[in-house]
Amino acid sequence: MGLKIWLQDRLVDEADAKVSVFDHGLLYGDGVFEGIRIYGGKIFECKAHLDRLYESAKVILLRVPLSPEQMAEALRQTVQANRIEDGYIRLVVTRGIGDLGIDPNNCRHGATVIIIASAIRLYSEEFYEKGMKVVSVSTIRNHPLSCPPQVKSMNYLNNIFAKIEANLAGAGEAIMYNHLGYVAEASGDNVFVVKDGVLVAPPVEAGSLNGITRQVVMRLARSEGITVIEKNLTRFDLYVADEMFLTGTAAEVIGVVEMDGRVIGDGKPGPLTRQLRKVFFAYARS
Ligand code: PXG
Repeated sequence: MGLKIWLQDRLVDEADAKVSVFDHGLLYGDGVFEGIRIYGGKIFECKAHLDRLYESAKVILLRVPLSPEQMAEALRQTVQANRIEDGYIRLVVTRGIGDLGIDPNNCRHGATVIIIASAIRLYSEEFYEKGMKVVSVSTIRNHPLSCPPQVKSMNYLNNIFAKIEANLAGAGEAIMYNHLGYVAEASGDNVFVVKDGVLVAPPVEAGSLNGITRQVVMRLARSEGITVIEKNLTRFDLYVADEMFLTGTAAEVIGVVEMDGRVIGDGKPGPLTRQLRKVFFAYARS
């Protein structure tokens, strides 16, 4: 038996969960989405994810047909219908069905809403123990005057370009810079470094998605008594960091131990990285 998928205004069988070939999400990548974790049957940081979704939709002038309350209820029903204890939700809102022209005004039927709740493929414990290798890539993060990086849009080709560069280099993630040369983020994760005991993250304005995991990690770090600052970082700052880690819905908190051939710290996930991973793990599952 397949999954139950939320499509538009109700749950349908996976086999019936189909969208039109004229949907502008497919034709133009015109839409927004969220990736949300489910821990112990509960939706992680539901409000923060919905706030981000509705902000992304507002920026692209997309009217979401459900209110945030209705959307939260749809998420809960989809999780329950599939009896997911620990898993992942993909929430997608596209511009809907239009014609073969780019103009969103021709999508007269309104947005398409899709919610998929399913199992999540996790990294192995060994990967977290050993840490990840990353590389700087030549693909820059979206310019602030293009589709803003804070919009979690269905247009991920720029990030996919970066991911391909990382794959070709045999690295786990791509470090992306902005048009000014400052560190923005990884292709699907936010970046943090530790220098002299201080936790440092590039500001969102440097060109990153305002990651929910990032926000939670900063909050948890402060409550652990760790000083957290946001400032622009250069490639130099990453090379000479005492520790580096990435945060994201899928990876949670994962240490980086090598970047562009430079060993970070002592080549193992550092003490603050391990502490924050532990604290995040406990918080998410509490
Ligand atoms: N930056 C970008 C560009 C992202 O796409 C993050 C940062 C981290 O944000 P959150 O809110 O997740 O802490 C993301 C999120 C996947 C996958 O399957 C990727 C994301 C989320 C969920 C799944 O690779 N990226």
